[in-house]
Amino acid sequence: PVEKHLKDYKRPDFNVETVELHVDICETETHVTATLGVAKSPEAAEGAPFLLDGKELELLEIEVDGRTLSEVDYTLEGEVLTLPGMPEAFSLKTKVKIHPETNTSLEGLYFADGTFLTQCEAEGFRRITFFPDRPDVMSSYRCTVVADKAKYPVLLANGNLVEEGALADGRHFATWEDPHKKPSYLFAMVAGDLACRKDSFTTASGREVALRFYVDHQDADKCEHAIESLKKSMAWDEETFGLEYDLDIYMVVATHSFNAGAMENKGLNVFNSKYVLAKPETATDTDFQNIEGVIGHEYFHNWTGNRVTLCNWFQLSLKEGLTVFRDQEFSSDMGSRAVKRISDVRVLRAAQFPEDAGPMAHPIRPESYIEMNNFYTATVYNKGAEVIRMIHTFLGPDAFRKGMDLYFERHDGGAVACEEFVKAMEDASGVDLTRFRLWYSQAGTPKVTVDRAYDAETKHYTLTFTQAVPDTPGQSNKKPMQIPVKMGLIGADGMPIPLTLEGESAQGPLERVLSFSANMESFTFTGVEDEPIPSLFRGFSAPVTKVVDFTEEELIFLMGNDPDPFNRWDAAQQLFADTILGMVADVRDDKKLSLSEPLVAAVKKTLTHDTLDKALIAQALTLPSETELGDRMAHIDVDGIHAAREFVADTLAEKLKMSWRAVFEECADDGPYTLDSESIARRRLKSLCLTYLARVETPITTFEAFASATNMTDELAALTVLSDLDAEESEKAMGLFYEAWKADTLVLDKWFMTQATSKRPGTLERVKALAEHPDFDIKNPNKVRSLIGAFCQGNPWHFHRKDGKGYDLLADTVITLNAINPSIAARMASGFNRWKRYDEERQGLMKARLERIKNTENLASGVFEIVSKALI
Ligand code: B3K
Ligand code: ZN
Repeated sequence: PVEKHLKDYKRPDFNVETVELHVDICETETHVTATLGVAKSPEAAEGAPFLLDGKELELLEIEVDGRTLSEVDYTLEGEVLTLPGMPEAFSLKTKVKIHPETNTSLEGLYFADGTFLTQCEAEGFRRITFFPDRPDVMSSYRCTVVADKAKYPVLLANGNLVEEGALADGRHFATWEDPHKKPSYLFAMVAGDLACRKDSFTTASGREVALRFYVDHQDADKCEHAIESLKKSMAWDEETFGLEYDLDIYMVVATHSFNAGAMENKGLNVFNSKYVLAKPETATDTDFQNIEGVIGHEYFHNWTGNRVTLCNWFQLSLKEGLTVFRDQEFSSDMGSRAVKRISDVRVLRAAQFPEDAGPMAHPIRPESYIEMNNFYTATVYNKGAEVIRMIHTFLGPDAFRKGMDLYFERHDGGAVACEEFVKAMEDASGVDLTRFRLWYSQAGTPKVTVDRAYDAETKHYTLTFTQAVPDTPGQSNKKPMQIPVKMGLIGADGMPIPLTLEGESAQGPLERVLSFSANMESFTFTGVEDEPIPSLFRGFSAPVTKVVDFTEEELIFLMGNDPDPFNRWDAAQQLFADTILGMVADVRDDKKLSLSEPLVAAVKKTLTHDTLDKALIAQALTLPSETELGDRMAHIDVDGIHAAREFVADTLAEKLKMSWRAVFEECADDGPYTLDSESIARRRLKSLCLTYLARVETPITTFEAFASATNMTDELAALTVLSDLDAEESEKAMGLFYEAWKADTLVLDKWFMTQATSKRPGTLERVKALAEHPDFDIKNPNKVRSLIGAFCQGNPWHFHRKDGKGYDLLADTVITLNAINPSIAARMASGFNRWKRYDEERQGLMKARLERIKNTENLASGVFEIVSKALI
């Protein structure tokens, strides 16, 4: 496999102005005829050939300007078709045969669950026809789809429907035309038998946009929330960024067989059904929120990604980081900002920090890749969004908006790089972002250590920041980054202290953003009457790990007094992490463990607080996961972490039994299910209480909570708690749940996942048995993720079993999937990425599995990239 490098990037020699596609779908093969209007670029070198990509295509015909080419006129080697000696402008016609009906990669054109559909990002279009399949080639598309009318009554492609009609032999056709130029990765088409839910949206300028949701007939009653979310997204983008939709129709197609979450194809989004379908009986509060977020995300791409696209794939974060930032802001405005921030930071810490510390660490703008699909990562997406957020923090909302306006003014209709975005932000605001640009090129999570010094005589308080950016593969000796530190100082009375920096004459504000951009830098505040407690990195103002020598007492103080809700949560998390990790050595030495009284009292105070948002209480009192705790240790002690965390949870359950019960009762509500923030918060806190109560009450009470649930949020919460219990109620609930929901594939995913993440003994054996269950399907990515993915990523204690059988399950799955769906296989293979962080015995076991995968015949390039980088 070859590695592609950013430094080798060149603009294309040939542009394809127009694409006319004719896709003739039959049961056992599909014929694609493509007519491309091509023009040589004025900058093209003399004699440069026209290069087209093609993968698994059988070339049947090829013509230039109506003349059939003979085999001496072109070469077809590997996945590249080379046409030398082409004129300045010409028309190229190719006809190929493809096999969507046997395409299990779910890329290009594929057939799944009775429907033909496409996924072209990043490099799937080359599986449909020969094309310069790169994002900087933008064309106008006209696409005709032909298929059997009875089996596939719905025929869709991007843009507007311009013609349709019946053909001989019960077949029919539809021709779609997209007036907007686009890169090939945004092409989409669909042929299937689907229900259509219709709605409409009137834009700010008064245009009516038809909204169409295509789903399986049996799911037609589960689109309401997605449709409402789309309308909210459209209104929000108009209000927040002045951006209106640009076509007269917006279509969403839901499929159960999808590699990713969703895809922003111009005017024709294709969605993983889990991000469309919901009703209270089948979807949890989190599902509803995720749907709103993903619907928003794909919609926002219409401007950030589609109208302004990428010049090459190294710039992926230009559209993804920015669009994640936009969807996060949207969700924050629709619900609770603090709760949203906490869950986003949880994702970052659980997925991106480990990635940044592992063998696949890369900057948000990677410098090289073997398989582009491997770079749809938490780094590009979530850290990318943090980088945009830091620009927003430095510039402030008004200048940021001006920067967005300037970005669109300059680049609408273009294919650009991350640099163009930063430049627009700089030019619109006058803020120099020279040093800030390092966030695009340096990988690794900076570690910021903070020292505190108070001088009671001069009333000066000094914070000294030191940063270290760790070495990552291919990068060492990094430069210091520019880091925004949003902060405040809190007095012993819990009141904020004015922040007047040395040299300032006027009294400063109560909160400010420090710009820290050296290896070491001190900030001295004057007029500080008594030693304060600092509240640092409020709202998680930078994607760094902070090291502050807070005592338990100080963390408890922050947990109860910090005016920043995010930092209250973070103090609680730090307190739990310190406590649990502090016990790990004692577990190893078989010492008796004990939990500090002040900590228990602080938990009680937070739990029974009568004005705090219940969702924040629930977040604060959720212990950090075993994975997150492991990530805080240089050498991960799987068993020690598990035992210490269980001890803390059991002790809190026991000592605060009455409070958990009282709050649980208080949160109970028999009214109808509603999706407002307050009701969601109440259900969250109730579920949290249940997790603690199950540790001290009989399984029958948890079972009762399960049996009496009237919505999926409560039902799944109880089932999850039951799944950890080694009790007959656990089996009984699993059986009942299956019987109730066996016809609903998305709910079954929850059933698989709950069992895969169970702490009960014998979980691995049950997971293996479930992989043979008739409702499990290795070809369906949602099933693979729910069962195998959840077990390997979300159940560290069982996955890292000392006999290596958890590792065998993962290696076997990767090898099986390699031949079915390489992109999911590669995703799964990254489950071994942190192998060097474990004890020697486990390292040896994991290394052997990685080698076994690497030696597999016909290893896909994506899987090769993951395992070979892990083995370095
Ligand atoms: N752009 C798509 C992701 C495509 C994944 C390709 N392997 C979804 C999104 O980020 O909106
Ligand atoms: Zn995206």
